[in-house]
Amino acid sequence: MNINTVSTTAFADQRPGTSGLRKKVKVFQQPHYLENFVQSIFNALEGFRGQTLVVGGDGRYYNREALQIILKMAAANGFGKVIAGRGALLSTPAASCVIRKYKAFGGIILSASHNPGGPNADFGIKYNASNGGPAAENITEAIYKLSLAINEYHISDAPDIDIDNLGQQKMGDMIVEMIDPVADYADMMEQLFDFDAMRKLLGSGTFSMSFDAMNAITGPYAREILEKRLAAPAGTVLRAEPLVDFGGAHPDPNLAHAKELVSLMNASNAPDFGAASDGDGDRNMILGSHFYVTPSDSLAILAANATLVPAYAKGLAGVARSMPTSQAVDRVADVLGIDCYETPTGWKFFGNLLDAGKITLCGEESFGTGSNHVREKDGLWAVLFWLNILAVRKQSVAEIVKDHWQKFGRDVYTRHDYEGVATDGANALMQDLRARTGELAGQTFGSYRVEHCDDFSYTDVVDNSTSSQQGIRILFSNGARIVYRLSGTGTEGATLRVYIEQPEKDPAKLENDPQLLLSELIKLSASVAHIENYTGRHVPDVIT
Ligand code: VG1
Ligand code: CO
Repeated sequence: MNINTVSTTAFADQRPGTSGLRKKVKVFQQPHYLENFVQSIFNALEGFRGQTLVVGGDGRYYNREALQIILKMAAANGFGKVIAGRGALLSTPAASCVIRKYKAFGGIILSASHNPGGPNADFGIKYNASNGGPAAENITEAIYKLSLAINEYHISDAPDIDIDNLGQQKMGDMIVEMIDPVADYADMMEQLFDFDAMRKLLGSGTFSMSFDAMNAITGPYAREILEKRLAAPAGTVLRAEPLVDFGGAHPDPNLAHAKELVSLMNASNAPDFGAASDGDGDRNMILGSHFYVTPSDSLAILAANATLVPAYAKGLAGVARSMPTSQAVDRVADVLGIDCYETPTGWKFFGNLLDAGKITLCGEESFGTGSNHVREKDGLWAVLFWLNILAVRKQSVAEIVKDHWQKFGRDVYTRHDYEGVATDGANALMQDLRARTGELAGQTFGSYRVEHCDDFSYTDVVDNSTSSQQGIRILFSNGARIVYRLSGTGTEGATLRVYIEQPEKDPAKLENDPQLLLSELIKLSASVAHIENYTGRHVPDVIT
């Protein structure tokens, strides 16, 4: 094997976003594009010689080609071993599990998560550290800076490796081990949850569930765990084959993109429990028969019921939520007498809190929930958590949620997304809001008085690092909030996300439609930010 040092020129657009670098496949296929970014990752790291790197992805188009390139670059850069999922597959939470279990130096995850896949759609890549979690901001910024100045990369001239069979091979001095992408993860789930109780529920004949894998990575995981280890009937897992283009669908588990599952759950003979996961397996949507669980509520309910699950039976050290996530979990933390942290959007901000043992559970409004078992959000884990609760409480999903609202009150919540808007307009809208935070404070709009308005800034309690400009918050005196931020995961134009929330304690109103309960606030969210002026949009594209 020879190591070639290849001259290259830098690309100006390799700054990682909320979760890694995401671009169109065609961008990644340009000569040197992927190589430059991978070399920049390696250049940002120290001390990996002879160490292990984990690589895997969500099965989307270009995963397999990218794995071959990364193997050759890892060998040329001096890694001792690469552990990769067979077929280049590893869900994001499974990659995190494998990095931790085998004490790897770090890992590279090939995924654009919930973004569409295929030759004309999106690809992505991100680096995870030895704790199994997404690299912290100082590392992603270092990678970006190095990518701006890169002029060469190192790559072996070894032939492609067989990535479809298990076992060890050699590439020069480096060992390549192809592992079963599912086994380690499934074993871990069996340790966390009460599989006996869950098996009983699924086999009771009076309970049924459907899991929509959306033609993405969780298919094989869900089949192994739900249909094999938990003995759910064959066919419980829908769209179970991972496809390189996700069957042309948008692998985002929400009411807009998981339409078939949603109509199944609203049919007259609906299953008792429905769930879906995204492209890379870290998101989850939870449904009951004729009932949708808002992700922010789901996090709060998992926290309130955690002691029913073996892994969390001793209670929670603390909880955390991303800033735009509703305050429902804060109320649970209050009652439990534990700390609740508010972090910027993106899983990387939970890492330090989890590593330091300050929190056990955390989540985001964007269908992401997780715990200290790995350092990524984990879609199937959340589904199993719910299944464990259902098995113990023997109530329906709707009963559990309504009971929760009665006890803690409800944080009525909605997110309105304006997708693919012109970047200039979106930036101008945010700048305008930012400039007005001072003057908005104290103003009254109808029945709402602004108590506080700012651009969210976060200081990590563990390492004191600060992240600013994380979203405009308008906090009202009645506890309601409107939050504005721009997406950091898109690959086309800008996406404006508007998060709208209001506490509701009136028992008569608790079960009303959020769009109705929030109607005044929704109007206000559009007018205060002049959304139509800046984006030309009258209505959002996706409402969750
Ligand atoms: C979105 C979500 C955020 C999530 C991120 C990655 O980011 O809002 O909560 O952590 O996606 O999730 P943004 O910047 O587009 O709002 V995934 O499942 O796409 O890795
Ligand atoms: Co994802």
